[in-house]
Amino acid sequence: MNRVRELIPYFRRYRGRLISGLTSILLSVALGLLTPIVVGRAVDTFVEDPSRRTLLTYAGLLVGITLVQGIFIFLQRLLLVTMSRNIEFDLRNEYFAHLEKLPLSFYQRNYTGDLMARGTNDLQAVRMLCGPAIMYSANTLFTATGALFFMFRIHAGLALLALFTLPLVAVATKVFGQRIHRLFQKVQEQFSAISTNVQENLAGGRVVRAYAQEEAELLRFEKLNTEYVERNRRLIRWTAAFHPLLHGLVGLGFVAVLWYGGGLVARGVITVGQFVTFTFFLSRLVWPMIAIGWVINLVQRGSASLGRILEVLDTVPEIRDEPPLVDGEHIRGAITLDNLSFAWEVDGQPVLSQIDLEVEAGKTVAIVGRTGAGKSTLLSLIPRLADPPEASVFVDGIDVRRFPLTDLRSAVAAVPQETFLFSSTLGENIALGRPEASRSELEAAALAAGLGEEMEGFSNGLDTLVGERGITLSGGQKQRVALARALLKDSPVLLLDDCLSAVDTHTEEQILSNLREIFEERTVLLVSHRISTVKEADLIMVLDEGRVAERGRHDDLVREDGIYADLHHRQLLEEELAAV
Ligand code: DGT
Ligand code: MG
Repeated sequence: MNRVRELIPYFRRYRGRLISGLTSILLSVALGLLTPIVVGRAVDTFVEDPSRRTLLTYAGLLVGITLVQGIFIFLQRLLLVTMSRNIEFDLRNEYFAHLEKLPLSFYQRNYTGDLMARGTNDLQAVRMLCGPAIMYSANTLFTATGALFFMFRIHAGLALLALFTLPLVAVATKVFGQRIHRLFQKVQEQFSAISTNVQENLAGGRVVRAYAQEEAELLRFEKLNTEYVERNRRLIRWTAAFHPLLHGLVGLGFVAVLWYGGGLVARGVITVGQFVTFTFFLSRLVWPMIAIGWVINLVQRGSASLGRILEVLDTVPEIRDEPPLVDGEHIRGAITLDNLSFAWEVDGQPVLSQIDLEVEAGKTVAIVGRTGAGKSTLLSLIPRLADPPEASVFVDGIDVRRFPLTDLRSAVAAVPQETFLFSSTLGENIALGRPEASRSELEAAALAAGLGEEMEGFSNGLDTLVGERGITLSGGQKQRVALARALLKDSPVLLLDDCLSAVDTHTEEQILSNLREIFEERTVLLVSHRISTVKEADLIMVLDEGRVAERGRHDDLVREDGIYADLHHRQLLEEELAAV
């Protein structure tokens, strides 16, 4: 609740709008309060002088007041709603920018659906707090103060009598408000459940169909949806009862006013006009009473949502620039691992233990090892996707933690084991790391990655759209797009994590022989399960359970008769069998 204060800096930027918006509200309310007084005067004057002229004068006055009031109502909405949209815009940008900064580990702890909900639903609730909530509470406050002031001026006793139902109204607002708030939360929770279900079903559409689970999924969805409607019904029953109840309570006040006020008029204590004015003011109070409950609701929801957004914004990115930094603009690409040990979780099982490695700039080192040996983990430490311990990973002899993150990551082009393509064109996907690249550079990179046939075959070549996550491409095509993306980036360090595993051996060999020249100019770390891929490397390192089990060139390792030699023999055998 008190975190609402943290919104103040956002309002400060739009101070001018806020002040003129509130002024517009004050003026429109003031003009609105003038109407009952004018009507009252009109009645009194008309009783004494029932001429056409009086009628026209007062009618004209009322129309004038209403017109000017209309202008201010227009202005208040324009100013305050725009302000709330601007604050929403700022918050949304900040939220997204922050999400971009948060490391891998954050996304392993949080769900996509939840983070999306915070950036949409919750943000919407905060906007309601910044705009409508302010607008309606100011309106309510000004109207109630003004109306009560005039009512007491007309006749204090009558005003007190009119308000005798007020405590009842307060109780009703509290009881109904709490109930409605709780029911609304339940509706929102159910909505989240539906969204999550839809999102998963869309993303996992292939699996659902492959296992013929459409019926089951439909049933499940129908159940969720039915529950959603049911919860909404409960909410509607309470909100529907709330408004007539308030009107009824205020109506009781009217009855009392009519009875006692009629007597006052008969005895000449107040005029007919004053009586009319009084009842007008009383009816003006109904709306603020309804609005109070509503505003309380908006504030509660808005502050809860703000808390959820701030929770993400407060998460400090664990991986960030930590001065003192050294300039990393001219990284050559020598890589050193010095007694590197690493665990994914604090006090967790080490995934890498005491690894030493020296790679001169321009050399190619291959890493092989059983699944789960720690190969991908090792590669992720170099561009600091996960943070290595101090003084264990060096580039050009400098601890990677001393480089500005952007410099370090510009110097490293990585093809991760799992490719991810965006739902744009082939070309845009390849150009991710260098959007300014020319057409011919794009084509060269695509060719080098073995996409020549695809460029010819696809109707729009590089401008062909790939579906969400590249769903319209085959596994091997996706991998080659990811490879082209890394090649185009033209960085001194190239990390290839099993990046052609979905391509057949023959094609892979062709692609690799194309890349030989490119490899000579860069430092390459190459992970693969295939001996044919790694045998040309300057050095082959065999990882086993996070430790270096063997290292050397292909011929040496084959002679050593260890894990590598075993793998080599098995793959040779497979090839022979396949050839038969
Ligand atoms: P692969 O790709 O199947 O041939 O296996 P590697 O050698 O690439 O294995 P790697 O480095 O992905 O995994 C080594 C261990 O680390 C394994 O027990 C799973 C664990 N691990 C990998 N990535 C993460 C991660 O992002 N978070 C956590 N907590 N553990 C991870
Ligand atoms: Mg891996």
